Amino acid sequence: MEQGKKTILSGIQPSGDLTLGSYLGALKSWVELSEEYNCYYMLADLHSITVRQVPADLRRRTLTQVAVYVAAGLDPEKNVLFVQSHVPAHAELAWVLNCYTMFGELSRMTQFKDKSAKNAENINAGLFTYPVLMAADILLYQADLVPVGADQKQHVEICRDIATRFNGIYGDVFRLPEPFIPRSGARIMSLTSPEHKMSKSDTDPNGCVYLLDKPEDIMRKFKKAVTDSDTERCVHYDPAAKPGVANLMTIYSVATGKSLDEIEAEFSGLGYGAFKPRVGEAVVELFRPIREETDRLLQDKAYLEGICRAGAEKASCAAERTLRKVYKKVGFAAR
Ligand code: ATP
Ligand code: LTN
Repeated sequence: MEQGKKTILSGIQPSGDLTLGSYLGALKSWVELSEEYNCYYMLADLHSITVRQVPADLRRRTLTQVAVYVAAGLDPEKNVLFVQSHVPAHAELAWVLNCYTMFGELSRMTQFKDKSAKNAENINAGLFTYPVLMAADILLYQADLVPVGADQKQHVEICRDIATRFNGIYGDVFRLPEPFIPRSGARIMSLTSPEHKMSKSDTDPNGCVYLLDKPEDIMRKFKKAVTDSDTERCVHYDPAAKPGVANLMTIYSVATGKSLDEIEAEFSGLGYGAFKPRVGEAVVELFRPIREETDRLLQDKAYLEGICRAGAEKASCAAERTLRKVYKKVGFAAR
């Protein structure tokens, strides 16, 4: 790790195939920030078992996700890419932080409320303490910045609250992290129900565009995307009145670099029939190199496993340093 550079930590759960939301909300910023910062990018597999997973699928998706990280532009020599469960310090610090986190503050987390409603048959303790594990992830590396989509802002805030409480008792142990939320693309909505976030564990595969989808599937999903009943079929940015169209405009804007005004001008008088396939084409081209490179990397499993092994070693080294300090501060006897 280079001296003088600030530190980033972020993660994505291997709980499903990565989506346009994971890419525009997180992965794209990770790549953009990776030159300027010392970066730790994680596969949050410990988090993913808060919802029941099929073990073989979880294992396969974990390796695929490593390939996607590299294919999207994260150089494994310059960034520490690792699997959360390979670094035991995450679970260890999470236990300690559980004892410095209040039941009431966890009860207020909107993700907990949403996921409890979606998984009413399995509201487990891990789902409840999910933000504590996430705080441990961030604080172990003394991260300055945490690039995430808007839905994770509340979790970075509770992380700061936990760190502040701990530092208040024991002195300056943890650095307080800031969230980094992309200006556009922070909240990509489902193509079929634009009032809901596009989410990789969504049960409606048409609402979700996957990074590794075939071009014809991407095109089909965009052609079917929900718009509205505006008789003029006007491509105009108004998230409250036209959430479907606003979402498609955001996607087109982030994929092409065009501003919302330029997009309105480009499609003026053309209607949704011309607009939707154009958004689809832009996303196909955005994802094409990533999909092709991922397919190539997946041929070499040993290479991908090597990346994870080297990443876990580097990550453990940094994480252990913080964990030892914490153990000492709370009064655990020396080993
Ligand atoms: P799950 O459905 O399993 O909860 P998810 O699709 O919501 O998963 P996460 O793994 O929770 O994805 O999120 C990975 C990162 O991508 C986070 O930083 C999150 O904020 C961001 N992200 C996920 N979905 C979107 C979205 N629709 N728009 C913008 N950012 C998103
Ligand atoms: N909870 C995050 C994934 C995640 C994460 C992290 C993000 C786990 N640990 C640490 C940033 C920093 C999510 O996207 N659902």
